[in-house]
Amino acid sequence: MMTQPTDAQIRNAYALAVERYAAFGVDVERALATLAGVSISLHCWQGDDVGGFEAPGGELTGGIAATGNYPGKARTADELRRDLDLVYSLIPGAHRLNLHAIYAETGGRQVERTDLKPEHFSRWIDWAKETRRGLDFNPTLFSHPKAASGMTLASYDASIRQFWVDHCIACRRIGAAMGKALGTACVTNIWIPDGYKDIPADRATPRALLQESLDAVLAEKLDRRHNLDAVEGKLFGLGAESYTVGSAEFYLGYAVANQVLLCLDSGHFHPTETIADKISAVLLYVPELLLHVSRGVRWDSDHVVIFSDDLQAIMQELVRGGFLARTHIGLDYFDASINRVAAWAIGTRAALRALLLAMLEPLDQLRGLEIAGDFTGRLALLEELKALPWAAVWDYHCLRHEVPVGYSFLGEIRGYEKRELSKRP
Ligand code: RNT
Ligand code: ZN
Repeated sequence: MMTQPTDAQIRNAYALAVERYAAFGVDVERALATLAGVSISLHCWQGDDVGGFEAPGGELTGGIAATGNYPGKARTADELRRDLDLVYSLIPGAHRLNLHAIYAETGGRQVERTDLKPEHFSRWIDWAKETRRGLDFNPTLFSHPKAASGMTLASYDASIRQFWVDHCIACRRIGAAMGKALGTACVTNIWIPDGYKDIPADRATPRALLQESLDAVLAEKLDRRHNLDAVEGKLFGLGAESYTVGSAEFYLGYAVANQVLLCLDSGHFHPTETIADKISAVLLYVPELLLHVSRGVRWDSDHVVIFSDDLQAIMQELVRGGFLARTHIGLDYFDASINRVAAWAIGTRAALRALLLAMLEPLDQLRGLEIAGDFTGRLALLEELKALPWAAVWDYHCLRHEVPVGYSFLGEIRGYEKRELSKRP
């Protein structure tokens, strides 16, 4: 096992890094203060492969899939919270939790999704209060008999549509209750799986039905200090390869027309598209954005987020454009083939590191070069920045926030795996 750097080494490396950045006119302390204020919404569903606690052993539907059978998946909300407590202790900053409706705690009773109430999330809310976390929320329009046809809010069957409208209405109220209780607005995000495996004869009618359903869902005015509505489109799902009712254009139009948040998921576009390029365009027309930071490998595979070019580009856009205040950053991936707690920690750390790197850019200089038409200088500087000692800044940030520095976070997870995760059959 490698030895850890001492605190003195971390501080020395940081002091040198501060000087190197100062030479570029970058104020590192200011960047760290900004970074400390960013709250990322961790997705609860990484901890149990999008299972939830409604019907143990229930099948995951909706055209999404978690592959792998690494041991240690959370089986109860208490286990999931314990896992999350560990994850948060390994990550600098104060971060949020993103819940799905299927994570309700109904005390063993079966409660239909249309009847879910804030009380079914009271233990989550209490935990969030104690740990001072914000909560975000999602109605669950999959893994349910009434979603078996593959259609929910866009179904031709009016009773199916009504069921899901009622579920979404219940969820917005739960979101508002969470936001009110915690003093920070809950983003309630609607994603539906609706689509067709094969070529449709009518692409128009389901979209008109979806529009009508969403209007019914959003009819009730809720206090924006408590609940913010978001809608998430998609390109295709497993078993719905030919047609997705809620496409990118559908939701862009819907969000603009209704001034709700648009959710951009990095896995939901053609593979050569990046959501990095969409942020500045969309924010001209919608009030705020929700990001589902994910990583698709060949398809919308929801791999663990890593420090990729794509991730860096997304975070650069948020920082360069001054968009952080209008963007809610959430993660969305589910890998069941590795330690699930590590998957959360690795992805969240990657997101924060990419944010830090973006915050350390000498933006005035870069823009100056660009405006002057000096694209040679712009390219050279951008390349140079990649190798500046930003990792020393990150280590110091972790030290200051009293979380493990460097690779040592994995040691904590391995200990937890031995103590706790390995005991879960
Ligand atoms: C599916 C969407 C959606 C889900 C979660 C579980 O493709 O990305 O956001 O991943 O709601
Ligand atoms: Zn998503």
